[in-house]
Amino acid sequence: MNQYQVPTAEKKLIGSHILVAILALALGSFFGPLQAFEHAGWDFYVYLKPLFKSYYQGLTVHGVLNALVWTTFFIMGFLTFNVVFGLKRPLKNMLLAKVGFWMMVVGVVAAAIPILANEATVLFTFYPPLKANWAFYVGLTLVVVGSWVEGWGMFMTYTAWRKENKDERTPFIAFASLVTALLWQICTLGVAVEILTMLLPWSLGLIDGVDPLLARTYFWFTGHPLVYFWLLPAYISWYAMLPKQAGGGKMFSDSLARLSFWMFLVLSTPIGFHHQYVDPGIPPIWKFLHSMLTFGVFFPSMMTAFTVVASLEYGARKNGGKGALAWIGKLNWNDPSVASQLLAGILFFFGGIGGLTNASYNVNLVLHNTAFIPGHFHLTVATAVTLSFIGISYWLVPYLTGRKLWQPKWATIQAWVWFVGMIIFSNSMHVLGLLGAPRRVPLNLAPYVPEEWNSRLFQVGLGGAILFISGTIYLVVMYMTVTNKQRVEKEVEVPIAESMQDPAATPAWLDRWAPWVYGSIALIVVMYGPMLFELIKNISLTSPGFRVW
Ligand code: HAS
Ligand code: CU
Repeated sequence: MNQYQVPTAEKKLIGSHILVAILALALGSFFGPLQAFEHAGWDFYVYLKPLFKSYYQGLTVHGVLNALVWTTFFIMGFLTFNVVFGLKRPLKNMLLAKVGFWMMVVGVVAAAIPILANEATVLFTFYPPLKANWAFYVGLTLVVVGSWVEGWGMFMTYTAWRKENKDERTPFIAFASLVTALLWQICTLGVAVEILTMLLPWSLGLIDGVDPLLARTYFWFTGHPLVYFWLLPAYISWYAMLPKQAGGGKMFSDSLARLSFWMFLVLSTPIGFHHQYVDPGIPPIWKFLHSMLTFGVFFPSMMTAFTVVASLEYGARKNGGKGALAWIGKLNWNDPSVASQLLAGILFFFGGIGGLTNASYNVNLVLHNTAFIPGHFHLTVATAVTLSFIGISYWLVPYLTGRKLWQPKWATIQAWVWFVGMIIFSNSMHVLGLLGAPRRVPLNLAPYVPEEWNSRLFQVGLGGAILFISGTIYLVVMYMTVTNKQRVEKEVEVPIAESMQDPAATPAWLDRWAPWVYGSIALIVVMYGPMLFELIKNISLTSPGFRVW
């Protein structure tokens, strides 16, 4: 095998990201089942009372560690890997990458302290007027700025490569990772402005009040594209790695894959109002425009579904797969990395349908703030993304450490257990939402729970228990792998699926940055500019902080 060798320093850096990510997942996931058990009437929080004061404190730990820390660290590690391996060159500036990484680590610690001290029980959306301790906001800022710094390092590496390779198409995994890193740089401006101009000075007592509507608008400027920042690394793996792993598949269309990443860059940010359909103070026309663009961002995912399934099918048919669907059996289901990602993809079809349902203004009025929404995002971020990252780690961790994956059979079982647990959990959450059960409420204590919810609430607990088992198996497999005495015999092959179409045949406009970057900035200015201008002009820093926990 003659593949590019990622230098040891880069391997260490990437591995450190994955380590922090998995530690965050371990602690954060512990609280997931606790919320689910609470819904089913088994309140374990009482036993944790000395440590955790409330359901909401646990929910904050769960949301922040799983949705923000696990994802961001895994993603920055994986994107760095893709840039280095894809461009076949070390990072241009290792010091910058290390500075970024350590800023993120310090940020997580700074945010964790007030959360654990019950001084920042504000959930992962930290909506004001809920007011956290200032260290929480400083911590989040450091995580974001650290990830920017790492992104700059990736762009510098790309620029150095481009100088030496003027007319070549950027290798796909590097290209797609750079687009993802750029999307992140643009969209995080929202929370950066929110925290630095309002929440931080307010928590430090420099200003008395805050403007909740403006803060929510800034938040969702970042909050929606955040979900694509989570998703796109999984897409990189589905497009460019999974077809190869699943059995000799090839990437169906290099051009289509690149086009979908550009569409995500352009369309991800200017649609945040679909989280604010019920917010007063934003005129319906803006909600309408953002909903239309939300239907627009549905397309690159549909393109992805088509391209990835076609790529998988190509390999499966070459291996003797037949029939309309029977070829699926020919995919390499015994490989835990493949099984995890295929199962993640299957559930994402349903997550996607739920997304479209949420995006429809009139239906959203029924679903908003109900259990339907956590049902939706456990199919998306907690399965499409998380189970795919788990799948990636099944080859990436052996690659980075040189240690054999411990008991691949158990890793495969882990993926199936997650799949089953999530179907039970998320289906019951969706149905509960339709029946009117609110999200973010300890339903066990609610006095209004009707009889008809009970069987579903039980299923939430059951799903949570199964997911807990799956999470535990994952942690055991990872721990046993990194401490495994058995080393890999030869270097682990990085799975890269060739493209059916010669990448050189991809039109040059799909590898040119300027039009797409200017286009996305222009669309953001048109879609957010007037409303932000209005809100800032009429800013009303009148709301005091609340501590309701
Ligand atoms: Fe969403 C709320 C709309 C996708 C996450 N979303 C949320 C929240 C989160 C979240 C965390 O319009 C809650 C935030 C909060 O706390 O309040 N969402 C959408 C739409 C999409 C969508 C239109 N969401 C995601 C993804 C997420 C995510 C991805 C995380 C990663 N979402 C909404 C709306 C709300 C919302 C409203 C606000 C609700 C409210 O009222 O609060 C779309 O982008 C989805 C497109 C997806 C598809 C599916 C394509 C299928 C593929 C599978 C390929 C198959 C394979 C397997 C690989 C079109 C690509 C093949 C296997 C074989 C065996 C062959
Ligand atoms: Cu959204």
